[in-house]
Amino acid sequence: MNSARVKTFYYLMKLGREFELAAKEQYMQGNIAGFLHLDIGQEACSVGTMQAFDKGDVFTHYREHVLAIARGMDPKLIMAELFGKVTGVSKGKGGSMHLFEPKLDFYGGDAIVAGHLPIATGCAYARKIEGEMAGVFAIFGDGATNAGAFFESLNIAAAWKLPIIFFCENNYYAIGTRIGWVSPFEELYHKARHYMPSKRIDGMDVCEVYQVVMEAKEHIEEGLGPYFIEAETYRYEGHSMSDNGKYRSEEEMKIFKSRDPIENLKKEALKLGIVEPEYFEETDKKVAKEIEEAVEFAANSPEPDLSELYENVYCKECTNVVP
Ligand SMILES: Cc1ncc(C[n+]2csc(CCOP(=O)(O)OP(=O)(O)O)c2C)c(N)n1
Ligand SMILES: [Mg+2]
Repeated sequence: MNSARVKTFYYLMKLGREFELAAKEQYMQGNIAGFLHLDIGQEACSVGTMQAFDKGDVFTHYREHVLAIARGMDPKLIMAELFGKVTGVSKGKGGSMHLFEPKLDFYGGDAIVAGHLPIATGCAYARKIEGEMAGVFAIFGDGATNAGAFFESLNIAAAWKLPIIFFCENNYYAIGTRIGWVSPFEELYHKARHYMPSKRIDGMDVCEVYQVVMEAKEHIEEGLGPYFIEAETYRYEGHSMSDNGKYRSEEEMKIFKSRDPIENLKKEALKLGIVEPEYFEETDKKVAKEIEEAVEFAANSPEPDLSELYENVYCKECTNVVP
């Protein structure tokens, strides 16, 4: 790993973590309503994937704030969306689970578990028939791998050799349900290995995530069909703000926290001497300022006008509909 890349990984993961901590605080103060699913602990997956998969379409489930940041979405517009403000990336109509930005080819998140996988697969089919090089990236949790839509997507993607990467964040829990209670095995890459190349990786290591997604990207761009990655990871917070996560043991939490993606990247970079210590201090300060500005921007933005209720409900000029 070169120094510049490691610096970018650190900056984006730190920005993501601080964004989530600020969102949590704002939620507790009553400034954010509805659901809020935090990504704290899983930043290596969000950042490593988006740094590698830099072209093509992204479809994601609802735990997507850091993924959006890593894709290039402005944290101000995400925070404003969480606040339900008109300046939000989805005009305040989507909230935390629906960050959507066509300019970034970012078509997420989706609140329906596994609901975005058939859509992503269809998009990969469109890309294939249009002869586009860049493919599709679909990210989802361990819980999604028990859904029918998951197997249907894998099946057709493999049968038609579609250019799509399926990336599973196995954090071992679907809300309070441990994956081993509802799946015959906890190593989920077995579910895909008869359909396509399928790998289990360390999802707490941003460099490993980046490298494997680069490999997968080359594979799909060469027209060799889909690729499956299972990344072992862990969320430090509950499933959402209404869950205290007490169904997990302190011991388990301790093990995963010792593998913290941000702290370990920093430690490793300092040990190898590829990043100077001052970089981390300066970056932490820069990130704190950016997050403060994002909260300020969201707080000072106006609420959507009532007339907005009727906007963007139906497509007015559907120019690309097949007659
Ligand atoms: C089809 C469907 N069933 C149930 C739910 C309720 N639900 C919301 S999140 C969730 C857990 C999903 O867990 P996982 O796929 O592991 O993702 P994670 O939250 O761990 O990132 C469930 C069951 C839903 N949103 N959609
Ligand atoms: Mg899960």
